[in-house]
Amino acid sequence: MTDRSQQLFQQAQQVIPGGVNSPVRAWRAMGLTPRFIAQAQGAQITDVDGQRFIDFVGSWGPMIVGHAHPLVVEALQRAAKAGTSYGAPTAAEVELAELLVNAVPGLEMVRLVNSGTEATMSALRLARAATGRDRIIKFDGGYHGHADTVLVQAGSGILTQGIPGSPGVPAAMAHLTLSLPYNDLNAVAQAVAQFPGEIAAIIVEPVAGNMGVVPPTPDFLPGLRQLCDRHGIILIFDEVITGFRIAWGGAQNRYGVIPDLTCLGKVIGGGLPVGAYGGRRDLMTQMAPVGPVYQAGTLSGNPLAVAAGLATLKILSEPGIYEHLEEQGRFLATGIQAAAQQTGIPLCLNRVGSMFTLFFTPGPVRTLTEAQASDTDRFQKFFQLMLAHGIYLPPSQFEAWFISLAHTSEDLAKTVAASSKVFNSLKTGQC
Ligand code: KE4
Repeated sequence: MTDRSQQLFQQAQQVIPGGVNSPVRAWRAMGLTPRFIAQAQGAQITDVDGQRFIDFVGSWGPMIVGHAHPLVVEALQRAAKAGTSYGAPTAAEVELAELLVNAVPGLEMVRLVNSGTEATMSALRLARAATGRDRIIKFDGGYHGHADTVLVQAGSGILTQGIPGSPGVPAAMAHLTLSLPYNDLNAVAQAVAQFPGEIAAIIVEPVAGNMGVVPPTPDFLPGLRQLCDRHGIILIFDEVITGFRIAWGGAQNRYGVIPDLTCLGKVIGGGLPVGAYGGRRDLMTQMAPVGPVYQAGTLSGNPLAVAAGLATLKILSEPGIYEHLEEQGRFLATGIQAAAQQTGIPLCLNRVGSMFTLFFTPGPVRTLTEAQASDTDRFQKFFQLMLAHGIYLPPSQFEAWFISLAHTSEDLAKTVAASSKVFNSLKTGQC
């Protein structure tokens, strides 16, 4: 039943583009009306028609401790009673900055902003200022928010200049961005050789999450580090998804490769609008008001967002948390893979910790091209049927499922059982 969602969606589309405040929420690729959500608690999300689902979107990553965690809600209530924004420094911002610097190996200093987009945009501006160079390298399938400089697609040949990834992105801006195949160190080496002394930064999701989950091959991150050291290029890890998701301190802690700058978001805000960028002290001290590189924000370090972030990170700092998330991820992934094997459905499942993606392709999936070989029609049917079984998945083949501390073993077992029924339906074409 979707009466109220359908009514709200009709209403919303009159006043909000596509009826949503972020495009992926429109479920355009899923052929269904997006569910309007009334509330969420733990691992459960409830729509405006009263239907409850086990949630694997988790607000696209932030809700790692579960929705409406009592400690997060209590911290927010306490902060709100003291006022919602001052536009002035607070002790809590220092506490959060110190926590991040102590946890993330590459952070000597950090600045809070309001989104992942602001974090990557600021880090790239700093890298260009620090090097005096204009070109940057990103990777096909990598998403770093919607700033012009990263809304860029690969040119015709992998070494040709980028082309705008959206109308409104100036070609001149796009031309400064090269987009290369993920996990392809040779392509990076060729690009660096083609533009000697011109490349300011390489920005990479150390575990890709925006083409679906694609882990780095063992040589990829160390290879990027070596190339950047050799050519004076700033290595930026976009850890907006992976930061405090796949390890305390993020991918750089898990893989042992330290970037020059790190971008964070999602988990560190506990569901409130927070981003952060930081890194080497000699770089960060170039930011205003200490240095000449400008970046600012009315609500940066907002007391409520900082309170939710601190409460969330304190829960995650407890011993055994990431081992538990790893175990939950392993249980769910092996269960779904076994269910697919029993029905003979070709499936490639990529997982790192508590984030993973099912690709409807035999695989392997190591690049965007290989991810795009997935059967997206089959994914749409899978999404629809899983929703009918009470499982709320990311509405795109090219996103990540997120498990939270609130998912119980019963939730995960129910999800495996649902996937088995759905795979059978897909196999027999009952849908
Ligand atoms: P925001 O500006 O949406 O806070 O963060 C941008 C961003 C930066 N870097 C990475 C690796 C990201 O994944 C994101 C945003 N992620 C998407 C989903 N994969 C957010 C969902 C949406 O756009 O609605």
